[in-house]
Amino acid sequence: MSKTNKNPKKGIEKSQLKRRDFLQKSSIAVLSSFLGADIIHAATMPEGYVPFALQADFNPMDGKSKDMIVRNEKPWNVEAVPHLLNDPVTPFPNIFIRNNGIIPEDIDSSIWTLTISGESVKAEKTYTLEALKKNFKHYSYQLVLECGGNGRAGFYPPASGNQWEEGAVYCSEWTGIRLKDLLADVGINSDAVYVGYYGKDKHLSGDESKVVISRGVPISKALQDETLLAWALNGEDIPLQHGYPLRLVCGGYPASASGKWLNKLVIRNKVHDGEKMMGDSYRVPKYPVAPGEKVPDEDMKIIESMPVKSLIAYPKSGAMFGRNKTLKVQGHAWAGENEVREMEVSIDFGATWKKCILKKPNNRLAWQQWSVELSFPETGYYEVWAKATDDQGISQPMVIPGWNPKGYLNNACHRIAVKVS
Ligand SMILES: Nc1nc2c(c(=O)[nH]1)N[C@H]1C(S)=C(S)[C@@H](COP(=O)(O)O)O[C@H]1N2
Ligand SMILES: [Mo]
Repeated sequence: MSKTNKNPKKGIEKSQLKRRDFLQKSSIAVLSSFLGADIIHAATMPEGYVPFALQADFNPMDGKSKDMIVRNEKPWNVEAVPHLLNDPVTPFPNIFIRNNGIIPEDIDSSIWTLTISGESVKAEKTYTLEALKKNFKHYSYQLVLECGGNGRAGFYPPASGNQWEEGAVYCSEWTGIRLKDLLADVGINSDAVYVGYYGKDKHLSGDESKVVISRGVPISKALQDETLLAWALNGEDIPLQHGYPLRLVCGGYPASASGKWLNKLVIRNKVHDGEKMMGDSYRVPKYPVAPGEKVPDEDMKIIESMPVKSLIAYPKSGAMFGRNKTLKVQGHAWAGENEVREMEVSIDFGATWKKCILKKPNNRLAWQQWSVELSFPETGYYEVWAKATDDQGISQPMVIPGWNPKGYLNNACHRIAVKVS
């Protein structure tokens, strides 16, 4: 079975998205309606130009919400806006997409295999996807995946990379087997320190010998109950953009640790040194540095647990609202490997804070729902600021936290504007 994605709303068949059609009758408006989103730079596109997203047989915007923001066309990177993230379990149309390379095509899940090798396995072993499903116990968890660079747009001097604002995060339900159950079956040596992944995506250069990304997690994280080898997202086959047919899922870590289109794991006796494990990639200075400062390589460390953070998912920023009413504000809070203990909001720029109702997570590493009823003393312009505090007593900063070369870990308070009349 090869994976096809049909746009449920418009019923657009894949064949209709073929390049030839567009070359014959394309206008930017037609392209936009097929894509379901505005095409950036549309005004400057030469006539007959076919955006990257439409060149392949597969349209990565298929089924995605129209409000998603395209951050990059090659590789294909798309971000959600806060109000799309209102659900406790993020539905597929509202999940951001982050690719470092080219999404693989023509995947046949019936012949998909996963190979486990590396210095710290007793012997290399290969499993079919079918065998993984058949021979191990299944588990489902809601897991937060946040790009390490979510919020990068806030840093100054700017850091290169996708200029994510708030929406490169989601919490969906993943189903699969525990990585620890598989590793027990494979047999790993006591010197194992790291698990690295490889996926089937292709390098942007087209060079088949180049690896797009090969990151991973320390063995202690790999052995946690919630670390999954998953084949389902929200109860259905993982959509192609998100790693079909098999994905490593490590909630609470930068989402780059969760390898999509997974076909190989390496159990290492040292920290994995795959593509994007070194240099400035997913690493931050070990100590605070001045904005723009050059940081020696040996002073950089790999990002592990993501920091405490929260999001206002309702209302949208810019909401207008009557003075004598109460406004229910709600969203989510998460804290990497930790739990969120307290949630507060401020309508006076942090001078005073009001406690919110905060739910327990559905399971460890899921985000937590919060809500609060607000009333406003006068008419006028307000900002609602949201601040989470984790179970270690660490809160979100009000302003952009420590600058780092690639603009990771911006967990500053999320703010929305509210006009009270
Ligand atoms: N094989 C593979 N896995 C990958 C990536 C990739 O480019 N290739 N990108 C990583 C990064 S940087 C992020 S933020 C997440 C994005 O997951 P999503 O597309 O499901 O939102 O996937 C991670 N896993
Ligand atoms: Mo990422």
